[in-house]
Amino acid sequence: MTVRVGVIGAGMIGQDHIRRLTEVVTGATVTAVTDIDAGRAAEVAARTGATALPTGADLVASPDVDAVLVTSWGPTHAEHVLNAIAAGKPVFCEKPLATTAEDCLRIVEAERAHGLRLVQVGFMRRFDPGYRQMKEVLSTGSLGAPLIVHCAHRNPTVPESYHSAMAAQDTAVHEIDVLRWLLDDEIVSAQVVTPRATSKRFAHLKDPQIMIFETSAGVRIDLEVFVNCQYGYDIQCEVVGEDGLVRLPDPAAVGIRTAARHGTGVLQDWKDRFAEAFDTEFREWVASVAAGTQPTGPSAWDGYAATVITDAAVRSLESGGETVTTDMKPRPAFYGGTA
Ligand code: INS
Repeated sequence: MTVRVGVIGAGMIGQDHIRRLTEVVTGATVTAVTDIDAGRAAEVAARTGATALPTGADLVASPDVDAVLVTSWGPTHAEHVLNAIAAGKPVFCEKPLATTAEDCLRIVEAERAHGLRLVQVGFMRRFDPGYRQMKEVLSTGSLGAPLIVHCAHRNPTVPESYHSAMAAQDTAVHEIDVLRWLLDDEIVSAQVVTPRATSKRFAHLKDPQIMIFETSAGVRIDLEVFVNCQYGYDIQCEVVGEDGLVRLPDPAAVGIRTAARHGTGVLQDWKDRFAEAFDTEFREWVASVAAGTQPTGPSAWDGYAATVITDAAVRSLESGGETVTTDMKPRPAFYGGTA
């Protein structure tokens, strides 16, 4: 079966995913597109051979759409995901699942009431080969219990519209998701402190930020978020256990020796750094929709947890560095918990 996907939001990431679904992944076709900018929807639809529809609700209801991809502006995600659940259609939602914990919980409740998982959230790092290898090593137990995690998340620059809370909401959220999954543990508190600010930032932005998370097992995670580091897009992660450590590999790159120096290039763009992860994420999602099975990627619960934890980090930043306990509901059995 070819999965007919309808795409809500034809901006940069939406267009990248449309390309992926039409050119990279087999078994999917994009049949409908909508965007807040009708002209852009029409233009992208024409290029893709899809139909442009006026609204997200029209797209979800369309008989030509088997599954929905939400890549619109974050505050609109909840409405589209809830519509898809009401229609009983699988829905892939780019992060964030919703911008408030309350809206995430509405989605969780709607999905539980439906009785089967329909929602997958676009946390793509779980599909990156490096993180997957780390997970394999950690699950053998050969490193003993994990104790500490050191991470860095660096972007070369960010636009003026990027504000201080986005360091948690838009950037650190990737580590928050991937570390919950890697450690198979929950984050229970967040603290954000700000070192000397770089002069290479817009004046309103606190950059860099150091985030410290604690998990329920007592693991401490330190994460440097530095979004104007200038030199490249650089993601580091090292898990220290009782008997050794495991480190995320840098992307493969040729070594160059010239002019009395040797080195390798550093990628500049997150879309390149995680290209393979995005491809695998969509291959697996399309395969699950085609097979009529529930998605195995990040769930609505993971989307809720990420929002609760980023809220705690933002509250810490705004308080000047207090440790803030996360305000998370117990995990329901439907999502693998005990509640
Ligand atoms: C982007 C994206 C990237 C992250 C950036 C963020 O939206 O999620 O993966 O590195 O900091 O602004």
